[in-house]
Amino acid sequence: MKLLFTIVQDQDSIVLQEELTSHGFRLTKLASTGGFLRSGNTTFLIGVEDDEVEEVLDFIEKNGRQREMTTRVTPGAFIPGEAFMTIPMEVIIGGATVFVLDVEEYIRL
Ligand code: 2BA
Repeated sequence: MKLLFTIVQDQDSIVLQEELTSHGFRLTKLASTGGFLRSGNTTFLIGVEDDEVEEVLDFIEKNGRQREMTTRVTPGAFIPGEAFMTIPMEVIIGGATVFVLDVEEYIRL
């Protein structure tokens, strides 16, 4: 069995959740925050049999869209008189980030 630790953008989470649950997959949805942008995203914990991993990855890929976002970062180097200035930076947020973990034991009581 595998645990798909899946981080998606909030905008994609409702459709993905609906798709997975309607196909019989069990999941847990967590409200999370990206370390870089410090804005909200959604993390799904999806426990699946080994032979279901590809099917779930297909649903994730189909529902996650890459988006470009402008954020503001503080320059690393100190610029006299401009210490508190920030500069714009474009980032492409991926459709999804997925960690596939082996599950040692799955217990439902
Ligand atoms: P955030 O950390 O808020 O990152 C959002 C996007 O900002 C990233 O998209 C990437 O394009 C950019 N980014 C992140 N760290 C960066 C850095 N140090 N320098 C330049 N650009 C940077 P994604 O890579 O698609 O990641 C989307 C979200 O997935 C992340 O939100 C984070 O919550 C999660 N994530 C991605 N990689 C991860 C990892 N290795 N471990 C844990 N969580 C991860």
